[in-house]
Amino acid sequence: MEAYLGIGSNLGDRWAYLRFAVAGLAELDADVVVSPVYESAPVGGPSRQGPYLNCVVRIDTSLEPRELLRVAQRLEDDACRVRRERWGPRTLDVDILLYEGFSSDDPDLVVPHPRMFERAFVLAPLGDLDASRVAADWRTHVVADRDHLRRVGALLGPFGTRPAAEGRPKGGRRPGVSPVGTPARRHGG
Ligand code: GSY
Repeated sequence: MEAYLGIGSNLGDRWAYLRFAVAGLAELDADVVVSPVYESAPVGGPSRQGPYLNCVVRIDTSLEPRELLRVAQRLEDDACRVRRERWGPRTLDVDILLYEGFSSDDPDLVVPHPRMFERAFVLAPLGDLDASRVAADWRTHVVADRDHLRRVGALLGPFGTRPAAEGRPKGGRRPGVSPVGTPARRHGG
């Protein structure tokens, strides 16, 4: 099944935490495509916290939604995430945004993600992966983090993943080629 996950970090080595999460997802029996990485100011939460790095990944997975949720939570725990305050700074956030053919209102698993369409840091990378999933005029409706959102690079590394620009060939190539757009910097393994 096809699923989209949002990944974010604003504490510690943010690039390393994003790489860690993508590598963890790639270790599943999953085909993984990674968006460019964006930096933006925190939306909500305490005022004194640093900017976030965010990306979105698309995976083709045999895991059920709840199994995928457990994987996402394990990745956050393994990144030493401490849940001190709602919307507080965090080493790693892994959210299920969309899961093919699945929706849920359970408090512990709300899919589609309830706030994804209000957040530029989700819509921009999601649109990079699949423009048809976001409204063409989303920038006119989303205001919170839109103006300071910057594309800052791409995650390249030995994830077994492919950058978004390559489309979705079966048995795709190893990473190491340019993702969508021209990144300002590259951070790979
Ligand atoms: O919802 C994910 C955690 N988060 C973020 C985020 O990932 N990026 C930005 N820019 N702001 C955020 N506020 C929260 S909470």
